[in-house]
Amino acid sequence: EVEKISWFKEARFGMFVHWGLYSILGGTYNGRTMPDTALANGKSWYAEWIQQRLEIPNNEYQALVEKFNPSRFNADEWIKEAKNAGMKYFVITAKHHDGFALWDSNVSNYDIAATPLRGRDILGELVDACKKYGLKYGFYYSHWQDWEHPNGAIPYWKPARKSRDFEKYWKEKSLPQVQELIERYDPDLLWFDTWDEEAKELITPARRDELIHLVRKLSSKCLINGRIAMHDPGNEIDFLEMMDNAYPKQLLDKPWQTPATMNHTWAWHSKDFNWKSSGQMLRYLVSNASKGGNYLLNIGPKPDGTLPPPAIRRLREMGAWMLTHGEA
Ligand code: JFZ
Repeated sequence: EVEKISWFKEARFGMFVHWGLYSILGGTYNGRTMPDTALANGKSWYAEWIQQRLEIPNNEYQALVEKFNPSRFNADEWIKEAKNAGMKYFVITAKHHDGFALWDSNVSNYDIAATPLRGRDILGELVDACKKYGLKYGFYYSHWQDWEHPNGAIPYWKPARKSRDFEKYWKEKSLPQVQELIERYDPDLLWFDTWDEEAKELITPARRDELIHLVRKLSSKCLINGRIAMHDPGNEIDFLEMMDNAYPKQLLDKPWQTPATMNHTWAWHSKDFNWKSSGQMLRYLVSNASKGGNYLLNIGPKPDGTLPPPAIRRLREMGAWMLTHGEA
């Protein structure tokens, strides 16, 4: 019997995608542009954080649903680029911290069905393309932070919402949406995300296990990453998730991966020109591979649905190297 983790241990290279309402803004709102540094003053300045960092009121940010209209989105083209780069799996933000679902969710109206794309099943199209090209696929799901649901967690520099009932969010949105993702798309992995002090309080071992057991009940193949509870992942997770752009120097005792950016930001930022060279990124890939780890390299597609040209160029350069050195 093949272990469910075996494909992951051999995969080495995957594509990560951050795409959602924040992509429409590309790092700028009302003439204000976010810094193009990943972390400044200990805070995330990533483009997908624009709602919080520029303090955009919920009603203004949520109005972006009317503008999410990626007319040039073509799932086949994205996944073909990943395949040609030598990537073996694909992970996309099904829901990031802003709370917006990139699929038609039954438990929330803050989703793709509220956009001009209603009727299109973006995640389904991507899943079909992954199957066509033989890539494994999974979803980033923000199980802890949710800036739309009145009871979801919000960033650490803000006081907790008054009389927040996290359990309500957990039962009403977080768990049901994870269930939907598994039942509709049968993912090979789920990418959960926690990191700070507040996560310790909210993602208790009991909630962590509740979520893990839900995934296990619904799927016999779906892998779970260590950031489901970075402070205390327990023994049931399938692989470790390094910090963003962090490359371990030693061997680790579980399968692992590094989530990495090509420039500073994850989501599209029109003024972030800090592109790493393909050579640099190949060195990270090889370094991780030599220690049994994977390299999950991120792209932030543009609001029209296309991949940024500097990202495409790097994927193709890396793919050219992979053609001759990628496989034994
Ligand atoms: C998280 C997200 O907030 C971010 O938007 C992106 O999705 C990334 C892959 O994951 O970013 C982090 C994770 C960990 C820390 C900071 C930002 N940390 O430990 O300080």
